[in-house]
Amino acid sequence: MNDAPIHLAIDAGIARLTMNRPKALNALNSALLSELASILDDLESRDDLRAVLITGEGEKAFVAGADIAEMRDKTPDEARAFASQALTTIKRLERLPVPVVALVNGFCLGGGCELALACDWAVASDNAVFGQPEVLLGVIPGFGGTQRLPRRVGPAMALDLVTTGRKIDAQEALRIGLVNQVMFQAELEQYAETLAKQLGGNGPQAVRSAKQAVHDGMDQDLDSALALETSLFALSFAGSEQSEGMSAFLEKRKPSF
Ligand code: CO8
Repeated sequence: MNDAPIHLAIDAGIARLTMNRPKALNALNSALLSELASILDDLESRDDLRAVLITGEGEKAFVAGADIAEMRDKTPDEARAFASQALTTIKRLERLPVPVVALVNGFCLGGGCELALACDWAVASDNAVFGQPEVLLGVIPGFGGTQRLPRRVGPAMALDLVTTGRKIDAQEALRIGLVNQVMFQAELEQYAETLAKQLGGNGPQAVRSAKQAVHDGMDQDLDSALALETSLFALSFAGSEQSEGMSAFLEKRKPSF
């Protein structure tokens, strides 16, 4: 692996991003966030993109937070600029039109947990540790944690985590709905391959529309959101995927999307 702060590999429409600052437990600094923004420029322009998988280099950490050394001497204005850079970039990642999945392979703290929260879902290795420990440093989550965490796990659990700063293990993260699955670290690679096959085999436009319906619908009242679903459902009959998918079922063969 080269020494770029993020390693990007794309194969058959599946992009794999590896946060690559293992000596600092993959902490998020400005250089890494700029690199992420450049990678997003590329990913957003790809019509053939099918999914994005994100993990951390090494066996110890996904991302252990924003870079504390870089943050320590910031003024309030500089802190605001840093948080804005991160929020904008993380939101672009969240809003990619394809599923974005976090493969959490160790410490997932502070800005790391906030990065995972912006992913559509997360799976964790059994040694993963989660938390929003910012209050231990005299600050609060600044990369979206006070907003996305309660939306994912409910306000009571989010308030527990952001005010105590306590860390939780992978099993507790599973129980509260922060992650979808827990597996041995060695199994994460197999999971990534299975997921790539699953998502790669589905109708690409249908997958994009499904994500859009969930994301956009969550911001609307139920009636508007159901109307959105109906529009996207109807639209799926306008392309070639629906005809191929349904014909393949009736002809007892695999669809070719
Ligand atoms: N930033 C910078 N360096 C880090 C970070 C980090 N977040 N985490 C670990 N490192 C570095 C350590 O300093 C150490 O470096 P060195 O070898 O040069 O001393 C190296 O990584 C290895 O870490 P440890 O020796 O500490 O490893 P341990 O196994 O003993 O401990 C822990 C692992 C428990 C993960 C520990 O490193 C730790 O507590 N890290 C900090 C976790 C944390 O507090 N994260 C939250 C950061 S704040 C944040 O994310 C706020 C986001 C909002 C910002 C708003 C904008 C301004």
